[in-house]
Amino acid sequence: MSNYHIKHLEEYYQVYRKSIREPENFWEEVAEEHFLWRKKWENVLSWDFSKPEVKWFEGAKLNITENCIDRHLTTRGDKTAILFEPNNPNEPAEHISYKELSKRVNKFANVLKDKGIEKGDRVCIYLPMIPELAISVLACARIGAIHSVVFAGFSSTALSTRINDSDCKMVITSDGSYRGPKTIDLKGIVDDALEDCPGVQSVLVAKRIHSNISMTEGRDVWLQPLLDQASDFCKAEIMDSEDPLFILYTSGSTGKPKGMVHTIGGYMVYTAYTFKNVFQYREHDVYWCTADIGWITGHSYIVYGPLANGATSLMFEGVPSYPDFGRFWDIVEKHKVNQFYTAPTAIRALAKEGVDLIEKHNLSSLKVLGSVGEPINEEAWHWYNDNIGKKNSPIVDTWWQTETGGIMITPIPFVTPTKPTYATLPFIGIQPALMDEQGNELKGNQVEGRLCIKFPWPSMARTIWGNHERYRDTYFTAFENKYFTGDGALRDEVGYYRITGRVDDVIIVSGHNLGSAPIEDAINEHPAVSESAIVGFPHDIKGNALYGYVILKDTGESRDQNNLRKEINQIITEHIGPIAKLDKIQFTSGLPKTRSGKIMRRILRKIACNDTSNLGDTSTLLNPEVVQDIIDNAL
Ligand code: 6R9
Repeated sequence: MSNYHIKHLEEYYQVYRKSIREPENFWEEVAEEHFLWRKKWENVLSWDFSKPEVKWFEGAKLNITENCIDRHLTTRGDKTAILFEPNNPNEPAEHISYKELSKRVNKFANVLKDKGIEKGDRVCIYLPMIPELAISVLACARIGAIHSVVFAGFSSTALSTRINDSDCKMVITSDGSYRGPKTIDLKGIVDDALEDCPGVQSVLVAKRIHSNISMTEGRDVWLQPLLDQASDFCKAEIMDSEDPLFILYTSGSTGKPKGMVHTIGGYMVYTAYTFKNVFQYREHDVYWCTADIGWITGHSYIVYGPLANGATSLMFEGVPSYPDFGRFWDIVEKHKVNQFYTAPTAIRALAKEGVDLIEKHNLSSLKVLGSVGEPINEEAWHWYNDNIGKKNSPIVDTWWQTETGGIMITPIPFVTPTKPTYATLPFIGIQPALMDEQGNELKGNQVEGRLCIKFPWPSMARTIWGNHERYRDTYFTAFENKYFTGDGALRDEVGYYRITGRVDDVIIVSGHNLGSAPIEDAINEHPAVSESAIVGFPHDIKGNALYGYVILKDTGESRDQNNLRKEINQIITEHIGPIAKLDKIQFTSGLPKTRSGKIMRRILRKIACNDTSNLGDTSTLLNPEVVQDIIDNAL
């Protein structure tokens, strides 16, 4: 992309106003100026939120890997595209240049083709944070296959659900992964998952930990020998702007995970444009986002956004605590990181360790700090600002979602004055609205309501894989003609936004979205459990932790409660993954329910937060007596 950045607040307002007044002209200019299209669009935008249907750059043809790789080869061929920092600090970092990335992606794309993967096929990627993860994502995009990356911390059941939901033909994995001092048997998890996935025809296995794993004849193959033989040129498949690029699953408040579908043209334009402006990336900068590529933050701001700008994107395999809690700062110093993008949960965990480990390191390369995933509390904001940014590096508190594809509300560093806990102003082209519960838009400042978006933006998800109705019901029916985010927010006296948190039953634990329903479903699988309800409660490091209320079946026998707690967490680990384990489990005789049978989570939430002074109206409950009992036995 050209070197143009927004430079001051007045200019932001100017550009913002233009983007709102003439959105089509605005995005057309961005798309024309900065990208490589094989054929221009016939129409910039068509949309109808009632269907809902949104199309950007309709009729245009392109391949996103030509934008992320090929077009940089003449000007930046030797520049590092991906800087890989391994789990073990003594293993050398790998600098993968754009030229080398091109070869590796092309080879990988040829391997996929040889294995029978065609345009439109779904490929599940279940890999740790090693270069093959980014490379396999790009290889899919090269040939027009739709990638579905599943975070490699998910369990085999969670993996098989996702593989089956989108009928993946292939799984790409590794023999295992490193996680701090531990290794994880990823291939074993894949083997378990595939017992329930008849549609998977082949498994490509990357070697990482050199463990002894079993390979299923006719299905599993080692990746490296295939890559060695493959040609390093694979013609880029020419795709439609509105063809799907990937599916990424996110938790809903009910039911199975939602496979959000993102399409190519709009996603590319928006992630690239936001990356450039939100991080103020300059040509020789080293940019580091600590997310996993298994989440949307990694898709948009480790892979696609940075590479579309010809940036150097650092990819870290390990964890912040290994070999000690100074690892992040060690990496910043070692690679002279200029932009550092992480999550509040990581900031809180590191803040707890004190400043000694920071002071050992030279962090003077840092220019911009980012935060994403959940609201950042004031204390963490100041700690980050004082100790990491030394009050010199603006913090961009970026609010967005898997569904939005790219950053939506954020300061622009050196342009927007920051304010702790505020995501501040909408990004260019984004039209937020705060709504009251009756569906009226709250105009003016100093208002608080539900956060919606009134007008399409290029990187919005287009549907839920296989369930367009659910897409409409979840996002477009709560408020007429608006996209509903599921978050609450307030707008202060100058128009800055502060996100107050989820207003639905999604709970964000250490930055991971967890739906209450799937966790309850898992708990209810335990033979001794008759019913359960989970809510979030504040936790110093994780932001929220999970509190479960569990009703046991009356079997007449007495059972050891601590054993039961362990077994319940074990079931959750098997069904979802360790991230969804409960911190507290209270056994109870009943749950507060409305007359229509709905659990009143509002009350359970207050009890979990130890805030029982004002429980609100409990008169509509079917069983009000149960509330006191739960309070008396609260943990
Ligand atoms: C990018 C990402 C989305 C939910 C979102 C909101 C919360 C994300 C935030 C934030 C306050 C921020 N969230 N960023 N809340 N301030 N800067 O995290 O996507 O995993 O889909 O989560 O995360 O509640 O609705 P995803």
